[in-house]
Amino acid sequence: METGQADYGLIEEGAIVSDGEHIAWAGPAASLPNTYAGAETDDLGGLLVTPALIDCHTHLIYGGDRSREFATRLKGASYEDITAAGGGIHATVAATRSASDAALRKAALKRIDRMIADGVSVIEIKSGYGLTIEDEIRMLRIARSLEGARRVKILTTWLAAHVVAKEYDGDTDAYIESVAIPGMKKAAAEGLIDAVDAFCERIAFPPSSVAKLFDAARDLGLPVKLHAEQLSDQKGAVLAAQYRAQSVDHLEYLSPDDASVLAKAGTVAVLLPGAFYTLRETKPPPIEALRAAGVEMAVATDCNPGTSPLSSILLAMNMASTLFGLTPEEALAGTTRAAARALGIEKGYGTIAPGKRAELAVWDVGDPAALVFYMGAAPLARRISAMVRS
Ligand code: DI6
Ligand code: FE
Repeated sequence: METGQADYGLIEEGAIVSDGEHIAWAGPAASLPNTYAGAETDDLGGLLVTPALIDCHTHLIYGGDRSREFATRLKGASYEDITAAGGGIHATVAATRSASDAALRKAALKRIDRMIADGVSVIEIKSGYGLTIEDEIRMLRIARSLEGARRVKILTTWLAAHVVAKEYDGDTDAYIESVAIPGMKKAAAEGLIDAVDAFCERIAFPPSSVAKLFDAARDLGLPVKLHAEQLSDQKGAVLAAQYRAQSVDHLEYLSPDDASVLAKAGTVAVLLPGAFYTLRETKPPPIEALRAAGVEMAVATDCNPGTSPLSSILLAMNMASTLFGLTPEEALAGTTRAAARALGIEKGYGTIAPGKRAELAVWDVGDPAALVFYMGAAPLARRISAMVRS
């Protein structure tokens, strides 16, 4: 499926030629060029092949467990109340700071294995549970080290601006200037940052603080993305578009009028239905306005210990359709083509086309829509990955 196509771009009786690392040719088997006639073959038995899936928004490195907080919320406390009272993200920060590297790695690999079982080959991982320069950098180092343990590509995002560390007593600008920006410079110098993110929300950072961080990211040549309009309309997405953000994520409270700004900037809308579901939100993102404006929509798990305890990208796709009204075609594009764009890796990933990496998922389903429709069905037959274990 190439850019702009609304359907799956499905090829019946297809063939894919790869040199083991990149795709050299793809199309109907009947049109296979003669030059490949003698090539070694691998018969996939007529099963459905898609690009390997991409989870473009996760917070999967963390310590501790917040299932008790879920119980508190069910009794009526809001996520914002819990965070403002020093729980929520702060509880995970304390547990993450005190966890060993080995413990964080082990827990993260469990989540990654769950993702691999759903056909995922590329995973974005954010920092954001350290909130000191050293603890944030430690998270990114651990994230990068996971590539050596599994056949997956990891992209790392600097999310020191997740909430204001307790030590800064609510002073957003002081925290941005003392931790988020200098830490970003240090981590960038170590080559640890693929993108810079922030949580733009009443309980986190106002647009003015985010702008300071984004100015500094721009000076370093780093792309930006933003948690925007998850709980309220802060106009974060509009701000991010001014920085030509790769993506704006969540968007439940995005004003439909702001969709065209995203389209103009080429910014991808990342939908995170696992958080919407867990927080029992009732206002879905303005899908129709995003669609009408031509904004590309990605879908991700938001795998995190508070608002989206979800490691199944297939279930995220199911929720994106059931809760937000995405078509199955859009849901699949959301974890392949659009997800690659949300990470700025569309040249190498996200579609089956010459020049792309030979990262594929083979599925035991009769129709691509079955990937989205069935819940917890484990349809993956095989994952084909050229990723090298280092
Ligand atoms: N939005 C989210 O949904 C997560 N972070 C964010 O900025 C929640 C993180 C958490 O509650 O631990
Ligand atoms: Fe998130």
